[in-house]
Amino acid sequence: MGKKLVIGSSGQIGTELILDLINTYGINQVIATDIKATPPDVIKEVDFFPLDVLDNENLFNLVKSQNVDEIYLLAALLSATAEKKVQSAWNLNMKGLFNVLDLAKEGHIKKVFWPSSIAIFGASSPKVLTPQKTIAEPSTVYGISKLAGERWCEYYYNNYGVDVRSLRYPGLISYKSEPGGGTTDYAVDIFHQALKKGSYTSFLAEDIRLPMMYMDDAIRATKELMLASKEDLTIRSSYNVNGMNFTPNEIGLQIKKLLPDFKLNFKPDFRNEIALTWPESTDDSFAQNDWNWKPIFDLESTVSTMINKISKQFIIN
Ligand code: AKB
Repeated sequence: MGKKLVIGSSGQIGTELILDLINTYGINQVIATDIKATPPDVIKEVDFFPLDVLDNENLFNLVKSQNVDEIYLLAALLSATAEKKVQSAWNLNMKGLFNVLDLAKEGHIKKVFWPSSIAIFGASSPKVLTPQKTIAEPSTVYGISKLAGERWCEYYYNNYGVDVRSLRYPGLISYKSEPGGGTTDYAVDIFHQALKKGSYTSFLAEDIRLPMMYMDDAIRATKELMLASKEDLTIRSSYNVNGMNFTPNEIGLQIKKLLPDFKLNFKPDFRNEIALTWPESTDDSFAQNDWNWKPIFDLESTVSTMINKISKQFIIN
């Protein structure tokens, strides 16, 4: 069996995926890479190599020298940052994907995981229970790059037999490492500020409803998709996957149940305009039918877990 390589391992998803892959395959079968030279403490046990996914040659050498057979490509610029760095976002999000897909096309690796996002939808898509297949006219660089990436994944599968699998992640909520540069990041920041300062100013308006998912569900969805048998998969672009959905006001009220003095204020910025174009919820019946997807965490269990875990981190630090 070859090794599992995570590209972008120091980010919000990467750190947790590495830990899960270690549990599933063993520490000697997992390799972490990131453009940042030093890995975060949570994943310091695993073999780590600094790597820029745009550097084809180093990527190829690492895959060959380490006997890699699966790549999880998580390096990307997210929606808010991408609007500020348009050209580099497009370059990283697209060229990174091509570099990895081409390794699979040439037979150097067997399987690829690449995350897409609810950001592939736009203002003209149905907002509630957005279908798997529907109008998708994204208006952000990030959304455009993810939609183009989905089309390329399907193309590589259809034309070259590349076994690439993908999920349209909603906003992800986690405590082990913080997200960076997304529109849904408020739903993580809110916990840190609630516990540190007792208040939070949301950059999204109170009634903006977005699809969200607790990280444990996201990692489990990734694992279940990657372990599903090839014949069961009918989507080779990217699967809608549902967790929960809520507004800033609703998560604020849920936090208040546990921290009664918590104060939530609102100061919408450009990220509110992005969020206005995204779905409120998605229809994930393809994921349910093809590989039995079912989320576990709802808003209540997410809020209590986040408060519990982040309070413990404050005590330790
Ligand atoms: C973002 O907000 O950009 C991401 C996403 C929904 O893909 N979290």
